[in-house]
Amino acid sequence: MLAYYSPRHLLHRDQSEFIGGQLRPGFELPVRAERVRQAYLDAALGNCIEPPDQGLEPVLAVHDAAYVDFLAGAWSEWAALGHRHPALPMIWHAGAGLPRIVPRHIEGRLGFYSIDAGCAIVEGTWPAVYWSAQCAIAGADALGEGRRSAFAICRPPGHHAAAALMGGYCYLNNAAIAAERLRRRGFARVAILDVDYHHGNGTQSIFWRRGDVFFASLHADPHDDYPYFSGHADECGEGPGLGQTLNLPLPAGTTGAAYLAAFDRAIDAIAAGGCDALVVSLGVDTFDGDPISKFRLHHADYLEMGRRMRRLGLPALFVFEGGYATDEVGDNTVAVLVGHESAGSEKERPT
Ligand code: Q9C
Ligand code: ZN
Repeated sequence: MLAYYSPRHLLHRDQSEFIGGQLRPGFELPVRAERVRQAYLDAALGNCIEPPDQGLEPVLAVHDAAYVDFLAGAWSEWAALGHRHPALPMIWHAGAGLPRIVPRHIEGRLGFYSIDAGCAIVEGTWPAVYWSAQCAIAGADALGEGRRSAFAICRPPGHHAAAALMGGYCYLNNAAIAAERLRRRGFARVAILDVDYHHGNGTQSIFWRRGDVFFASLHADPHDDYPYFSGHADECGEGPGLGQTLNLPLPAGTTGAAYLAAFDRAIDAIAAGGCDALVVSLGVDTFDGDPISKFRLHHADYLEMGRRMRRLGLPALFVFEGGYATDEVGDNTVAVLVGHESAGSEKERPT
């Protein structure tokens, strides 16, 4: 397999976030992607290269142009006010029925384009975000060129970002950009399997009314955990997308065995759906030792997840998402890839 990584992610650093009402150093640290890259190289799964620059067109196939302009210019507008600390929104457009008029002031636009205060913007955020998306685009292109699997070491992550909203450490939705890229490169039906601990609310919203992208997610029950307002089992999509969203919320304390049982339901649904490519939103914040999460998966469970994904026999793009136990994030993430690469699917086995 081929992996894509850009050192520009290192520019996105020193972000603060509100945790339990206190402004603290964020959990979404540069070391995460460094550990993942090192674990990938240690596992000798293949080469790790920098993605080519495909520009903004594949990003704008998913995201609102004014939102992308906002992301690209937010730091300079913030710095022009004299600030040297990270930009954070502190007012949101939460009022039901209010018209959505884009404010001029950067403070207003930070709130207009976000769901929470989890997305600090620093000087290097935009180049990091841009190249994170380019990693996902390059991964999709690798499948388009006939590779069986690819790995996008995206940082910052993406699955909480909607077409015109940032949130939960996510700015551009890397997995959604990749899925749309696959569609436009001729894959007729794409499945997105989101195994991050948190519901992929951004990805769900992007494909909510789409009949050509199936979205399945296993995550913490939104009654009890972030992002709280989506991810319930009865959210199934609408219009042409009705039945194309599958949410499998799980309780705090979920172990590997219970997780894998629910995981099989997602795999079965994807297998029944006639998809021709798979995008995995690969977060490993389901790990027992994760500092912000409440599932109890272990290293062996990640290997098993990868093996079971391979049963689908689909070209697979793995897109790195969450996972905050910095000492284990690399090995757990790469265990999914190792499981996938070592297993043979029924379809691929000669008869
Ligand atoms: N008490 C991803 O994993 N804050 N984002 C949680 C915990 C937001 C996680 C607060 C977590 C976002 C990509
Ligand atoms: Zn997460």
